[in-house]
Amino acid sequence: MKKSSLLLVLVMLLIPIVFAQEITVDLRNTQLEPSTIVLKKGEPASITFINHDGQTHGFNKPELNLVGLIEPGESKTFEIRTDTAGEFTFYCAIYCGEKHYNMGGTIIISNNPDNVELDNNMNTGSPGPNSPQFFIWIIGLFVFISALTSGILYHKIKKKKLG
Ligand SMILES: [Cu+2]
Repeated sequence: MKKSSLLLVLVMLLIPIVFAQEITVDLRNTQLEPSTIVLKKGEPASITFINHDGQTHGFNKPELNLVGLIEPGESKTFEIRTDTAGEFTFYCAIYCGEKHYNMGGTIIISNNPDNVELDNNMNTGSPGPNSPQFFIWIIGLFVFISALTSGILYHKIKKKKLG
């Protein structure tokens, strides 16, 4: 395989990583901040829960691949399944005090996350044209194209000098 095509394959592999939706949710005072998360359907997504409380919290939502405990002071990342569109509510699975029964959140998986209307606490995880990830991706693409062009030019000049 040529070096340039190898590079292209590498860039293609990196695109889903750059576009991955990464959300951080704080667990504080038996509440989720944000409590509503919007994800784009079919795109890789991960949610990192940071437990600021003195009690263990946990979730048991297998259809989202959100199963596990978060110990006090711990932060844990879950790779969320986004292959099914819909609105999924989930609740703390470990009794953690008076407010335990209200401790829950909603994950909205949508084909069109930008058009999802949210009340409070919203957090869209999808990198749209205004997100920093989008600019990183554009810069990456620019660097890649300029590296490729200068490589080609270099080889052409080298050939001319030799011939
Ligand atoms: Cu809890």
